[in-house]
Amino acid sequence: MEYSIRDLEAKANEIRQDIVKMLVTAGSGHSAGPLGMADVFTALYFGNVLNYDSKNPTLWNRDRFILSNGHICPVWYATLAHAGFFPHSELASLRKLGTRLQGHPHHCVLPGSENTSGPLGQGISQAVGMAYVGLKMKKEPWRVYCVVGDGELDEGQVWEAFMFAGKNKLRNLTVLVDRNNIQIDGFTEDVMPMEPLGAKWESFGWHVLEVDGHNIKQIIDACNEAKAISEKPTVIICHTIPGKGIDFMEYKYEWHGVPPNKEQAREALKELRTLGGKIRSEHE
Ligand SMILES: Cc1ncc(C[n+]2csc(CCOP(=O)(O)OP(=O)(O)O)c2C)c(N)n1
Ligand SMILES: [Mg+2]
Repeated sequence: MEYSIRDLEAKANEIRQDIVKMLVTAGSGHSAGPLGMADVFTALYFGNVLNYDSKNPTLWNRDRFILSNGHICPVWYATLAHAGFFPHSELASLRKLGTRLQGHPHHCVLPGSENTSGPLGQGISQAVGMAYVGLKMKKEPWRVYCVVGDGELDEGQVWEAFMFAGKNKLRNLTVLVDRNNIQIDGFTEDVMPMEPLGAKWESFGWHVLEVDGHNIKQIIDACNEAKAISEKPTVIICHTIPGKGIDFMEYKYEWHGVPPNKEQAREALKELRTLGGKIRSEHE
């Protein structure tokens, strides 16, 4: 189905509202990262980027989507529900024992997933392995998409995977980095400075793109550009605002791993409803 950019912005706003409702109901979980990535997930699943069939999640030629920073799964779960992978009402079961929507994604029970994640650094290695097997060994038509956090880049393992992908020219791999400048207990540049980030991937033989992670058109265009690159893997550095859309959460690393309480959730939902679909690029 074709959505207009305005429709997609409204969809991202609904996903943000779902994230707030899920977190306050669960009473635990991560707020800042999921809210910051709602536009990227909307672009991937509703902007004709990913090839998937929610009624047949293991379709052989589906694109493989890997969430390496598993802790931001509330945004993925809300997106998967909107895409029809499971009933929307199931979102209320986030983090309850025995449900499909665990605090970190559990592959054995989660439709639309390819791996279990939570331990940072591992998803990107799995994604690179899938891209290698898909392209070099089986010559399959599907692509691999992987979302990683910027704090996650402190894990040495990720650079080994990036190096391997560059060396093997994995053109079927697109990595999207949540460049929100926060991690669990501080700003990324204080904890472990990593700039110049784009130059690092360039030196590893990657095609590097940077987008405003709240500009859905830019995100879709970058993903389409990546599909057309025939010699290299692509990384899209998505500049996002942690807690995006909720004034008292934006830019604050203190919201990395806590949910809103009931009063804060009411305030947050009021703000999101007022915004409607109006989160757009600040450069527009
Ligand atoms: C191997 C490993 N070490 C530590 C953690 C704990 N941890 C969870 S999230 C996080 C911060 C990651 O930063 P980032 O990817 O930027 O996430 P954001 O705060 O932006 O959501 C850490 C250290 C983990 N999940 N896995
Ligand atoms: Mg971060």
